[in-house]
Amino acid sequence: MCRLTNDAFLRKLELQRNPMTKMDDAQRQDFTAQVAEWIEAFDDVVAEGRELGTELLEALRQRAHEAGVATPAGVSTPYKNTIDKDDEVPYPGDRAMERRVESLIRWNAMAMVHGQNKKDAGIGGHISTYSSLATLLEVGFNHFFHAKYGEQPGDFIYFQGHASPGVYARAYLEDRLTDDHLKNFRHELRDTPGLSSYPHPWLMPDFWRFPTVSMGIGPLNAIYQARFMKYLENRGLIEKTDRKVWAFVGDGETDEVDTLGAISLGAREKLDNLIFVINCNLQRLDGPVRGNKRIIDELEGMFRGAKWNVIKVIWGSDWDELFAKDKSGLLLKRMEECVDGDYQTFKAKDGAYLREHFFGKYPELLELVKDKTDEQLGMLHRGGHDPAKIYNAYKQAIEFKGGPTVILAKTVKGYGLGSAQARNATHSEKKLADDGLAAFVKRFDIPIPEQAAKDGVPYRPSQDAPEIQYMQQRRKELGGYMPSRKVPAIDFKAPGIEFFKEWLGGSGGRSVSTTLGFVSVLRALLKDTTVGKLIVPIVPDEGRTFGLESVIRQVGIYAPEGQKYSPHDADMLLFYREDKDGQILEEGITEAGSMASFTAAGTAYSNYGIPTIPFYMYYSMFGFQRIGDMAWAFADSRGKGFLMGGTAGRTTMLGEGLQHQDGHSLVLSSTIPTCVTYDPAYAYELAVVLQNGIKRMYEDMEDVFYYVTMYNEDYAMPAMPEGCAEGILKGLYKFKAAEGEAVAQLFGSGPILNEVVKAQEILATKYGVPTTVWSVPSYTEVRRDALAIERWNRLHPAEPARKSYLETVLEGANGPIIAASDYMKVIPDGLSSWLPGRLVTLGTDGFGRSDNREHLRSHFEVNAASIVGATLSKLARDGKFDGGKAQEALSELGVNIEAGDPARA
Ligand SMILES: Cc1ncc(C[n+]2csc(CCOP(=O)(O)OP(=O)(O)O)c2C)c(N)n1
Ligand SMILES: [Mg+2]
Repeated sequence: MCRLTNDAFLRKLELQRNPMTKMDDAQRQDFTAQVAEWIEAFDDVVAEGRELGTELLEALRQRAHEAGVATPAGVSTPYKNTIDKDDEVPYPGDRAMERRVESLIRWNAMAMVHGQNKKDAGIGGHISTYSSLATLLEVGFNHFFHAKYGEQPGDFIYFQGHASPGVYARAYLEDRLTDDHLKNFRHELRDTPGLSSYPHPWLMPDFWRFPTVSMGIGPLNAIYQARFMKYLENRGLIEKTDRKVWAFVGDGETDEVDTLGAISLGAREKLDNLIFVINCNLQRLDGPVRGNKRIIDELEGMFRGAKWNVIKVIWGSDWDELFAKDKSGLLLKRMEECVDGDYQTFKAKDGAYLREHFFGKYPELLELVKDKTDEQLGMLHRGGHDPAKIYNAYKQAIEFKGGPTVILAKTVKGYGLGSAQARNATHSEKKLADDGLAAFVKRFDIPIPEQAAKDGVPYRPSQDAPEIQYMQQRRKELGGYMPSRKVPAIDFKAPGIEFFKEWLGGSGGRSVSTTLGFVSVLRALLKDTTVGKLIVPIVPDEGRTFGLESVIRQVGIYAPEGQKYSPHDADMLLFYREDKDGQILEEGITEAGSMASFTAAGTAYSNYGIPTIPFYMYYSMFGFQRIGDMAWAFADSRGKGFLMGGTAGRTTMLGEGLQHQDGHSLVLSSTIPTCVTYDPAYAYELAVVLQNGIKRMYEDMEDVFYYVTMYNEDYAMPAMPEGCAEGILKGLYKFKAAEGEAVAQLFGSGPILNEVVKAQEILATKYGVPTTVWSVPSYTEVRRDALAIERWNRLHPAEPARKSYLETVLEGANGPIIAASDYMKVIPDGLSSWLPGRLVTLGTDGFGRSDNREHLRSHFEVNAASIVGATLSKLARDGKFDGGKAQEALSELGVNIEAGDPARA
């Protein structure tokens, strides 16, 4: 243990003394003597045991509180390793073997990126993130990362996305990837197997589990993954194990609000299965993360404040001896004088520079290193490159109980890359100059000819080489290779359509909303003896908005500590119930956190072998546009489940105005390839969609997920017309035929379908224009089908053309098509290429307003009057109706032709 002498310590205190304390010199001397006695007494206690020291301090702190003495919050500690040298256990591995393996991985990672950029300039890739992370990962791979726990899958690891070359290089040495893989790094569209740039389960479903490369997504998902793991344990769905969630995070990445925004959940829910390792290489892409400060101090403060167990791994073992020798306290003082910009410079320059500019400030420090050569000084390690320090940190992290741990590991970006080390441009370094490569091979002792080194040729010793045997043995003992993703066989039978009978029959004239319809389906599903336990309702504090009170009572809100208070409504039927095995994830106001829970639950089928079915209900406006990137990563993860966009529709969500009224989430959902979107008008449509969705995702194991809108307008739900189930799923079906031959077709969806039905009535009775009404629960699905058929036709010009569903179903349906919805016009417009000259679209382009539905629908021109007007107008343009009469009709209907365009208003 390095400890200052009592005198040196007192001198340090003297420097920091509080200027507000008024004392004359004699009083000061007395007081100093008193402090010296206290310190001596304290030292005696610590000598008996450091825990006793902690206890004594805590007692003093409490006493100070009682006496009204201010005590500093103290969230950061000196700039040195948290784990004292004396508390370290010896390294259990074969250091020489591990060093050898690590060198080979370093080489192959670099060779892969370098070689590829030589072949295909500009293809990209990163070498410096992994070079800083290598030892942090290797200690994990050799000693900590379990691939399984008994029958259960093992630890979950969120890798820094830009370190993927190193992860591939390890799998290559393990003989899991071939030379062809490496040759095809970032060449995914060739004949032989390719390697994706970053962790993408969509592209490499047997390898990667968690997409991380969009900064902030990995750490956020990791927190909620650890939480979901405890949720499954507490609900008895999986057995309790020692499994951990490890998240490797960049220090620059911590600037993302997503990275740190949810850390308080970790401590609140005592997630001792969660370990963050922050790779503090002090750099991001452009330059230093905190040039004028120290990122480690800042992060320590944040995590300590959030009550995480913080372990700093700043200095390597070679500094221990210097700290032990330094009784003046100047070494630590000097370190605390330097900012990260300095530390970056020290590593970008050499040992002589360090001697002059770091140690040189104080003669005592120069003296301290007088026996070391410049080269030795240049090689002094940072903690994150020292296996012994890392091992001890990881060991304490996995043994720590009662909360999450963060390891702040100081590293060097571009470690070992010679002139590319710790420079501002290091992040974007793709290749080294030929000389740099030759030097690298020499430094890391890679036995390949110079030319092969310059060409970046991978090198893999045979599988019986001792170092390879060693690494294989280590993985064998830890249960197998990682990363690896295997989807366990799932035995699941979806409820049949008969289960949903109640919702297919209509509401018997009662006015209800599709949201209410959904909640009653959810309640029924939760009660079902087979699927019930698998349902995971998720809400970001909008449960009441959607009428979930009864569900809260029925299955309870998950609260790992139970309900420690008696809720004020305890005597009511629907009281606010929290429970240790509660089923609802009530996340509070965090859509990003809720999406992370949705991701954990939506991928549990592959990660835990438990096909949980998440229903994430939220304000549709605060969905894709708020957490779009998380939704994209969810799809990449092959996530399943239902996103239920409540309070949907720009004119149906009344009163709330511009920031709340969603008329575009359907556009955003359509951008995600695996997202199946529905915009149901009636409860039976919703029921058919939910039944089919559960079946497709969990029985047929399709890697898709659903976005379904839910509205809050009450109206009578009709019974399902005979034979329309297939049409609902395909996205378009005839809802109400014309009396007589229709001269126009009316498309409607969501609650606007009711306006369309009204318009049909007015057109027929007032203007003698018969029309047919079609319900369009999914323009997105209709369009995707039409696009696929069109592509087939384009690629097979010699064969008879195929017909899309749209063309088939509209056969014989003549005249213009007027499409109205509560969403932007671009949604129906997606069908226009197959309906040449026929389609007129009404939609809710533009900012919302606070008003009631009647005024909103009139403003956005999606009410019955506007639909009638649009139909007559189009018929007039087509020469099928008198233009003057159409104009007259518009004013009769109350359509204000002088109003400003709502799309720009
Ligand atoms: C959301 C997002 N924004 C920007 C980027 C581009 N980007 C990739 S790596 C990087 C710097 C990463 O720095 P750091 O987190 O410190 O990781 P390091 O490479 O230093 O280990 C940036 C800005 C990204 N991947 N994701
Ligand atoms: Mg960094």
